[in-house]
Amino acid sequence: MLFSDEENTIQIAPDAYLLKGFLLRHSNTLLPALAEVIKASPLRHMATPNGYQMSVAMTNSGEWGWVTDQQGYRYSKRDPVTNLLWPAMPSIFRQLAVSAAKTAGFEDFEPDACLINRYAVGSKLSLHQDKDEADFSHPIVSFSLGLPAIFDFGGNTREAPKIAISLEHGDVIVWGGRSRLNFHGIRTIKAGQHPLLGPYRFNLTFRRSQA
Ligand code: MD3
Ligand code: FE
Repeated sequence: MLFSDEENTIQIAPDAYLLKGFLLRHSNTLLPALAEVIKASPLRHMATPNGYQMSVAMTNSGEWGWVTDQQGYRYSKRDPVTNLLWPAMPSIFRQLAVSAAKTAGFEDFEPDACLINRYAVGSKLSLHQDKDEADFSHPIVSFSLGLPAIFDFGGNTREAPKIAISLEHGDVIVWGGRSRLNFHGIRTIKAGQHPLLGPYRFNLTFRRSQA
């Protein structure tokens, strides 16, 4: 069978899988749902605990949303900009994230948070670990849309060697188990125009934030 999900699943590290082009058939349903979320809870540049403004603009959908400000990093039920609950996770988001997790061998992933990152040309995300979730046994599923990016995937320490992975529109990565706490980052986005998303890259990360 041409382009089956299994054939396009590439193991990139222990318990980490790249699902090349997994979302390509779904832009027509994903992008309107993304636009609805952003209308309800607008993208914003949050402040880090050290007082810097992030170059990546963010919002969330789902029961919990990741936020950062002078108080630190955490998950919150409310959007601090609107003071409302975050918009519900669109069912097309949830279905595709759960299906991607299953394809990578994670059978019972139930995300309660979807962080939306928007990278303009020149934005980057410095090397970090994702440690704000209650239980690291749950995987993280990430969707890449729009402009391409180079993803740096490191090890268990900041100094460990890194591999560079190209992420393009439609790609999904599922990270779990032995790769769940690895350092990672996104290099500065290069100038370009995506036919559907213009001069932007969007990344959606699906997580289980609460145990
Ligand atoms: C590897 N986002 O939101 S997604 C983030 O493309 C984040 O916007 C990047 O890192 C982005 O925290 C990368 C891929 C990703 C997400 C979580 C991981 C890779 C990961 C957790 C552990 C190891
Ligand atoms: Fe991360």
